[in-house]
Amino acid sequence: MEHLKKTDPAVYKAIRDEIIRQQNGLELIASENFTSRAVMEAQGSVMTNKYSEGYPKKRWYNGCEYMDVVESLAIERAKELFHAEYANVQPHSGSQANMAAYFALLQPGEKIMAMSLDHGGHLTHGHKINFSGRLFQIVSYGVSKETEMLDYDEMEDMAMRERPRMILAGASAYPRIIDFQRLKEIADKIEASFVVDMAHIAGLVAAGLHPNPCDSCDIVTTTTHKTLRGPRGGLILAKGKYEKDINMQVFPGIQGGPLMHVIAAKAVALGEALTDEFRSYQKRIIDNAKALACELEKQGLRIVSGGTDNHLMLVDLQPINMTGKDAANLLYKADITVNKNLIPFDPQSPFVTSGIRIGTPAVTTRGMGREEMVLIAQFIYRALKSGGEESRINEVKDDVHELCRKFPLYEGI
Ligand code: DSN
Repeated sequence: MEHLKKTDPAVYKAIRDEIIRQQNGLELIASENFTSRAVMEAQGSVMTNKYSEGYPKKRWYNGCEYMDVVESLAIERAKELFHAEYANVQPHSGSQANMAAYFALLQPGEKIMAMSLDHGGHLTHGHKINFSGRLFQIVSYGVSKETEMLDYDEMEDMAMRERPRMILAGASAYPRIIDFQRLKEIADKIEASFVVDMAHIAGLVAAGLHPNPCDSCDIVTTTTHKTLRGPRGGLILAKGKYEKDINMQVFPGIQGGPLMHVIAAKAVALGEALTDEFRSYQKRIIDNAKALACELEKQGLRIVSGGTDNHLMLVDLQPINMTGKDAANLLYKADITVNKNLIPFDPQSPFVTSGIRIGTPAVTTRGMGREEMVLIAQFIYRALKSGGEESRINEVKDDVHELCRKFPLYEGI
């Protein structure tokens, strides 16, 4: 970054500091990951300089021939990866992908049945201050109090009673497999559309380790930067019959010029996701999550729903009389990054919470495996039990740094 260093030392320093923070710390936020150098090179390229409103071969401005190359590559790779008839790689984010999907299928004021944020859903699944809750009627489902898992019979009852125009599945904090086929059957009974936001699990789906919603859904949305390990952005997949509607909703409906440098990086990441190496990486994410959940349980922590089938787990801190907010802050002092998270039926507010969410995509990218999960569980437990004593936290931090040194992230940077 020699140019940046000269022209803007303040920004240069912040980026260097962030590199060091990422190198030294244990990144356990379930929605985060580390892209490849190739993805970063594409994203940091001259593709950022070009306006290319429209779609490949149908642009408003001249000079888009190389934009067409990368966007077409991204589209074809996304379709191949997820066995989808149609892909739109332009949404700037998962939220915009969701907005375009809802607008393609619904009129404002129509009813959506979606997972409540309190039980693991996402802001764009109907929170009252989000566009989704402001523009549409929302009925929310949650998990069963007994199993802390989705109860499909209860969802069917709700669907028959409420008769939403759309059923939306997908979550930001749900550690179990979602039965898309069953939800499709429910949607068919009431002639509702069926949409899945697979942002968290897209990498697992790509690797065939989670049922693929593209088999049963009208529209599937995702981000590209979580388990999928691409650049920060959104993606829409759908049946071919929705092509015209979704294209219109994305541009000119809700966006202007696409971020072509991000689309180039999406193409690279989707290419990587088609490899055997990526499939075995996804398998290791799940193995690591299961191992970490099991070790945390051995340390006396309660795992919501008793375990995990995917890349994340929710830890209930009530048995150790701690809030999610305090736990996340304490862990961060030891350079372990997690986020506070509501657990189902949480007595605390979303700003405090009784839980933390932990995910393994980023540490798995670093090459960590089962052995390291045992150590990480011990670090977490020791930090949580330190009572905030500085010397004890620092001991954990030293151990975290030592472990991270064995799994370098940015060699040569
Ligand atoms: N903020 C993301 C997450 O952490 O799950 C969802 O968009």
